[in-house]
Amino acid sequence: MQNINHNGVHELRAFLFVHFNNNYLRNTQIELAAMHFERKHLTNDELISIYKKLLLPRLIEEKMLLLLRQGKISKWFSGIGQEAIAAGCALALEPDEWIMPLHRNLGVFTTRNIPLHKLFMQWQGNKGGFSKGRERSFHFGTKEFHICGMISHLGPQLAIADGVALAYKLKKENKISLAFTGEAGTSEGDFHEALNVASVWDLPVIFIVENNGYGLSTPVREQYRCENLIDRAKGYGIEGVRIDGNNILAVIDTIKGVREYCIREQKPYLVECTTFRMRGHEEASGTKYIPKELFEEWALKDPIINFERYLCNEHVVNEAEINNIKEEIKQHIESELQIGFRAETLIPDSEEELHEVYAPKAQVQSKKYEVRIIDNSNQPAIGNPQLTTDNRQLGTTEKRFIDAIKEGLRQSMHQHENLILMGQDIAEYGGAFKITEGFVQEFGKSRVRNTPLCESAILGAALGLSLEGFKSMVEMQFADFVTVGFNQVVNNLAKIYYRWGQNADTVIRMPTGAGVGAGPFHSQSNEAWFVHTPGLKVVYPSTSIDAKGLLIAAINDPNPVMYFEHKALYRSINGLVPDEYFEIEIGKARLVREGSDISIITYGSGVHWATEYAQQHSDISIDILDLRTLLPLDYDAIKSSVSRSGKVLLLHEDTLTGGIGGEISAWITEHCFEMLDAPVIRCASLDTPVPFNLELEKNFLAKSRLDVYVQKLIKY
Ligand SMILES: Cc1ncc(C[n+]2csc(CCOP(=O)(O)OP(=O)(O)O)c2C)c(N)n1
Repeated sequence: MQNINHNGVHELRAFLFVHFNNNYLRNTQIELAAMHFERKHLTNDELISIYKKLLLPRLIEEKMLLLLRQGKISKWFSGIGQEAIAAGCALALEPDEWIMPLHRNLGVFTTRNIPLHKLFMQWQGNKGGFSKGRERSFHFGTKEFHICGMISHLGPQLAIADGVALAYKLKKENKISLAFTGEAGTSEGDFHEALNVASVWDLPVIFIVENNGYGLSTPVREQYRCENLIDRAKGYGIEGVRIDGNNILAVIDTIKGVREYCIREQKPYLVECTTFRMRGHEEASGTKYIPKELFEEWALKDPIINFERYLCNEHVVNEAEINNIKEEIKQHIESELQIGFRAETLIPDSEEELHEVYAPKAQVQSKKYEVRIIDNSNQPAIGNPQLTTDNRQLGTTEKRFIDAIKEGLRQSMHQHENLILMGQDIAEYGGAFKITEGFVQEFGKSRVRNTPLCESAILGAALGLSLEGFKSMVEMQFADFVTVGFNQVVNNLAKIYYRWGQNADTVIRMPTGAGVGAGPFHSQSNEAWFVHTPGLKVVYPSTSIDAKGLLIAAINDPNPVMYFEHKALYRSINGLVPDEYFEIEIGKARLVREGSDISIITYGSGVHWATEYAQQHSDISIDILDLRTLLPLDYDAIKSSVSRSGKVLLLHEDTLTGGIGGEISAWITEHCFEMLDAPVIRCASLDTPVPFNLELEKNFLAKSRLDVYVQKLIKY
C-alpha cells in the first residue's frame, strides 16, 4: 500500500540516566532515542494542534489518578503511554464516523471534544454524565460524538463496527468504522468472527490492535503464538500493517491511508499498534509481574515526550511554549472539574429507572401500509378464529403458522426499507425452514443476507446497524444456537438503552421447541433465559394470526425482541389471518376460552395441549389464557383468569426448574392469594435435556403429565 507510513518499532539506543523507580513519570532526565517522525505536509499549527490532542488525555489522567487516590472517582484503567493510538485514530477519522473504543482509549473521547465536565460527571457516577450514573469508567457511548460504549467483555465491540460499516456500505456513504481491541482481546472468538464477517461482506472497517504487552498479568507469549498479530490478517483474506503505536504521526498517517484504502476498496484492514502498558491493568492491581527493564525501555518511547522533543528540534515550539500549553490545558481541566464537582447528588428514582430500560415506541412512519392494531385478546383464534366485529371486514386467508410468519416478515420488508435480514442460509436457500424463500428475488441480496456461521458477530452487527438507524431481523437457524451469541443479546442489545440511551432495533427469530425427535440441541425451550434479562422483550405466538401480528409488532418495536416460533406448529396448525398489515400488541395475553373450574395459563405449544385437553374433557370448565408475550407479562389478564376459577395450572414446554411458571406462580401467590382455592401448580417438562428417542421425548414433554396435574388440581 502506498500512502501508509510503515514505520516499524524503532531500535532504541538510548540510555536511562536516573535510577528507575517503576514510575517513569517521575523521571525527568531520560535520554530519548530518536523516534522518527515524518511531518510530511503538516504545518506548524497542525503539529501543535496534534500535540495538544495527544497531551490532553495524559494531563486528565494525571489529575484523575490523584482524584482516584482521594476516593473521588471509581476504578481507573490507565492509557498512559498509549495515548498516540487513541488520539491518532480519532484524528485520522471524520468526526461522524463511529469509533468503538475500549477501556484505555480516553484519547478517543477527548479528541472528539467531549465536554470535560460531562466526562468528569460520568466518572463520578453523577446524573449529568453520559449514563446518568448507570455505568462506570469508559463503559458509555454517545450518539452525538459517534462513540459506541464498550461492555466489559471487550471483543463484542468489534462486530458492532461491522454493523456500522455495513450501514455505511448500504447507504453508499464514503465512511469507515473503527474498533479497538487489546492483544489479549484477539484471543476472543469475537475477534475472529468480526474480522471474518468484515472480510466476507467486504466491509470498510479498521480493526486496531493495541498490543501493549500484557492482558492483565498475561504476557503475549501466553496469549498467542503467531509472530505478529497482523499475520492473522492473511488468514481472513485481508490486509494488515504493524506500526509504532507510540508515534503519533505514524498513527495518524497510517490510519488516514488505511481509511482511504477501506473506502476505495470497500474492505476491512487490520492495524497492529505496538505500545506498552505503563501502569497496572487497573490502578489497584499493581505491576509486580512485569520486569522493571520493560518499563525502563518503554519509558524512552513515551509518545508525548518524544513528540515534544521532535517539535522542539523542529523549532515548531520551544520549551516555554510547551509549558504554556500544558498550563492552559491544566487550567481548562481544573475549571471543568469544578463544574463536575458542582453536580447535584443523585437521588434514585425507581420509576425513572424502570421507565428507561426500554426505548419508547415511535410512531411507525407509514411507508406503504397503515398500521392496524388488532385486538383479539378476548377471542379464541384456534382452528377457526373469530375476529372482532371491527376486524371482520378485513380480507382474511386461511394460513399455516409458518406462512403467517413469512407474510408478516415480507410485509415488514415492504414497510421498512431500512429493514435488513441476516441469518445462515436465509438467502437463495430460503432458510432452514424456508421462511425467507423467494425474499432474495424480491428484496435483493443486500437486504437478505446469508451470514457466515457466527451468531455472535451477526448479533453484534445488528446492533451496529441500529447505531446508523437500520432495523434488522436475525434468524437463528435453531433457537438452541443463540448460546454462541448469548453475550451480545443479554449484555449488549438488552442493556444498551438503559446504559446510554442507544436503542437496539433488532428482532431475533428463534425456531424453538421439541416434539420432532430432534434431540438435545435442536429442541430446547430457552425463553426463560431471556425473560430474566431486563431490556429484552420476549414474544411467543401460538396461532397464525398472532404469529403475523406479533412479528410485525416486534419489528416495529425499537427494542430488541426475542420472537419464539415453535417449529412443531409451523406446518401443523393454521387459522384465518388478515391479509393486510396489522399488529398484535406486545404485552397482551389472549383469553382462549373462559371457564370456572380451573385456569390453565400457558403459551406456545401449551396452548394447543390445553385446548385439546379441554375439548376432550367437556365436563371440566377450563379457562385457558395464552400469554403470547412473556416479557412483559400481562398481569391483568393473569389476575382475571385466576379470579374466574381460583385454581391455577401453569403449563409450559420448558423444563420445570427456573421456567417462567415459577415466576408467575410467585406473582399469583403474592397478588391473588385471596382468590386461590388451591396451591398454584406447575406442569412442565422434565428437568433433563431434551431426549432424541420419540418415546423418551414424549415422556419428557409436559403434555404427558397434563392430565395428572389437572386431576390433582381439580381434587383440591
Ligand atoms: C470476556 C472477558 N473475560 C475477562 C475479562 C477480564 N479482563 C478485563 S481486561 C482484561 C485484559 C485485556 O487485555 P487486552 O485485551 O490486551 O487489553 P489491555 O487491558 O491490555 O488494554 C481481562 C482479562 C473481561 N473483561 N472480559
